[in-house]
Amino acid sequence: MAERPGIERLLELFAEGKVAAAARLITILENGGEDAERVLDSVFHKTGDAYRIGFTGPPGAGKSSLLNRLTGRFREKDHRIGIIAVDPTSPFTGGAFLGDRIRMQAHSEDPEVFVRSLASRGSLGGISNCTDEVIDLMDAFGKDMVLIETVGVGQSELEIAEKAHTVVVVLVPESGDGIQAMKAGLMEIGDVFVMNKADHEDAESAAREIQDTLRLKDIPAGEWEPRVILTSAREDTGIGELVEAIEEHRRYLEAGGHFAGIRRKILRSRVRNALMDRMERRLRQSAGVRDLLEQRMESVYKGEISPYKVVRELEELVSIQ
Ligand SMILES: Nc1nc2c(ncn2[C@@H]2O[C@H](COP(=O)(O)OP(=O)(O)OP(=O)(O)O)[C@@H](O)[C@H]2O)c(=O)[nH]1
Ligand SMILES: [Mg+2]
Repeated sequence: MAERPGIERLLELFAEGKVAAAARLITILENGGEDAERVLDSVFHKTGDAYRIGFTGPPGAGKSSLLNRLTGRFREKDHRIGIIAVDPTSPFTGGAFLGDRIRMQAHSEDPEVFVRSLASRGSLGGISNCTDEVIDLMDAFGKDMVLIETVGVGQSELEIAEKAHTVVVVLVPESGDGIQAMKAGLMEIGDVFVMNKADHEDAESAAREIQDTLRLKDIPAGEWEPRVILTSAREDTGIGELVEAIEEHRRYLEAGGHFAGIRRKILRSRVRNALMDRMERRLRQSAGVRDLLEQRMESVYKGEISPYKVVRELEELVSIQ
């Protein structure tokens, strides 16, 4: 068997625009650890240009179908597209991954469309641990638009708002999605709301409901007012309006000089998360911490010392200055 190229070689091939190398590097990012950090260290200076659009909403709302349609429209405008689908194999839809692949097949021959599915962190879908890193890689690979699909059923997918310039919330008329969306906090994070499956008869009234709910929010003058768009991914209607709404939001961010602020916010939260992860890992791996805990927990169980006393002792032990 031929020897697999090392990271340095993969990075060279990546710089030459080789898709296979990009795919291999993403696998390295998924696996984490030192190799992943090496990859990031070396591509990071090429990031910061991609426009990130997050798509979230309940399972089966038609997010992948819409992404497929949108990709076609964005390609007509010569955008180079990266697509990240956080593996939607959820208890609700079960193994939709294959479905995503089939729906994306329309663009599978297009070298300017790079699709990648990632395993999600929780069993309910949502965001993957390495989503940020994979967005970076696609950005560094020259994709000027990165579309990220997550399933909106829990808290973690609200994180998409911290990763994207524009958040599109996809809902469907059936099964009281509007109410679900409000409960899940999706109403707070959407810049554009899509009522998909507009080929169903209740779509218009469901869209009006969303619009009414948004009106209740006191949006200060001059701030972005979320748009509500009716689409049918199946019948290819409303897609132009959706593109227009996304572009309008982008222009709003540009005109207000919001881009630099968003990038700073994204990077701050990444440094914070990476630091917390690292600290937690170090604490877990530290034999000193483990020993002290084991030794002192007996005293906590007996009520001799409080949990905080143990924490203060641990703090002294690991004091980082
Ligand atoms: N009638 C109708 N069906 C649609 C429309 N858009 C998508 N569908 C169907 O709805 C089903 C789910 O579509 P997907 O695009 O996989 O939905 P999704 O939100 O990506 O689903 P998950 O990733 O599993 O959460 C598929 O059977 C689609 O064919 C639409 O506009 N109208
Ligand atoms: Mg999907």
